[in-house]
Amino acid sequence: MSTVTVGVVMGSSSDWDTLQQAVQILQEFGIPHEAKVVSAHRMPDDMFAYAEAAAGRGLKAIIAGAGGAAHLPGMLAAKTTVPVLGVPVASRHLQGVDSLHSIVQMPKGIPVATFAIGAAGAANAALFAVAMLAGHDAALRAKLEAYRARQTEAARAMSLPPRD
Ligand code: RP5
Repeated sequence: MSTVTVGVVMGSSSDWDTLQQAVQILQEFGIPHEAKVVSAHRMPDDMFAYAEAAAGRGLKAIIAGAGGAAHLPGMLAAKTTVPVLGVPVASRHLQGVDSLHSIVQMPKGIPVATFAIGAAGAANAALFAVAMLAGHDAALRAKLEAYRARQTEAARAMSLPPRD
């Protein structure tokens, strides 16, 4: 059994639609990972235990997604030096602007790398984790470069509808 390298945690199962975008990327790149609900306000003791154990378990990054008053990424970061990548989940009333502000506005001293609201942010958080890991893994770097090259080719192949 391989050691989990990246943890993906979220405040609720309702965040899964968004955070599964991160998990898909980690799967695609063959990164050993786990995904679980760790709610900051409903499971504070579990949240602290997760953060406190992270480095010892060998986690190299934690992708944390939450919506609304999204304190999960910041509170995890407060309890571990493992890099925390925060994903703002789109909320019902404020469309995730509340989540974004909650995650991005960390006071000086405890950083959380913050990504875009929603699916793009979740996917990019995973790609960022891949890039971090690729710094020590030439095969992974080659995979990431191939992934980028495919996007380049797809963009070059784009065409626009004919105009009069
Ligand atoms: C946050 O509250 C979660 O991250 C989720 O985005 C939001 C709503 O949670 P549920 O009411 O759907 O469980 O803690």
